[in-house]
Amino acid sequence: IQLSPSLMTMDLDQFKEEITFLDGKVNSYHVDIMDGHFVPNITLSPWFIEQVRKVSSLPLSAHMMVTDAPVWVKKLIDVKCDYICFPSEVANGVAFSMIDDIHAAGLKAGVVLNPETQIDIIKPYIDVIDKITVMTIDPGFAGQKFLAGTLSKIVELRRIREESDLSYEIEMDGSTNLKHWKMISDANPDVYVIGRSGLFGLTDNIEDSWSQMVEEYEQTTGYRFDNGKYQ
Ligand code: S6P
Ligand code: MG
Repeated sequence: IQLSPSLMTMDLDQFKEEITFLDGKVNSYHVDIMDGHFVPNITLSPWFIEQVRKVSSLPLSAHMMVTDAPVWVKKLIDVKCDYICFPSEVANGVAFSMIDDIHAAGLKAGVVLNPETQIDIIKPYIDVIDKITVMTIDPGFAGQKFLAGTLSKIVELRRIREESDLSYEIEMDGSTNLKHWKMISDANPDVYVIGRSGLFGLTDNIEDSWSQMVEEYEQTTGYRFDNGKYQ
């Protein structure tokens, strides 16, 4: 499995320690960008991506929760964010041009499905997208209710990928923790976004939180965890 810690849920007073520790263990970082309109919250920004760059060379993935996606796509291209993921719900009429702009900059284009959004909405461009994120909670805040009904979209995206010989990555985002590891791993996404409930909030230091997360993962799924990979 690939893990992508959600940096809006990290402890900012331990910014450098946490990133340095996680760098050797995870596959990418997830950066939530909200505009206060698409969701009633404001979080990280392209500026934050530049700060993470100073301490890590892992791929960074921006999860945009914004109404004016093309504006933010441009800003994220400027900071060379590796994965630029736009909300499918506001992409009608601009999806193809955003994907083209992202690809022209040599970066990867992702699209996000909110819990109520069906896969059909992204079908017109599913063959040119690099990553699809399935939200397993409502977007906007950490610590929200897990919506198990969204997991069937992960299974369906895997089926479509195989059937149509496509290569997009499948990611899930929201409440990846003790209570849901098993369900999520049964749905089998490629990338697990992990936040406060499953990692950063477990103890007051990242080493102990990591050990606890690994233990919880192994106990609930029955798989062995070796730095993010099945053994
Ligand atoms: C929510 C955001 C997510 C969260 C993360 C929180 O709007 O897109 O990326 O940061 O999923 O996880 P948790 O387990 O703390 O609720
Ligand atoms: Mg997110």
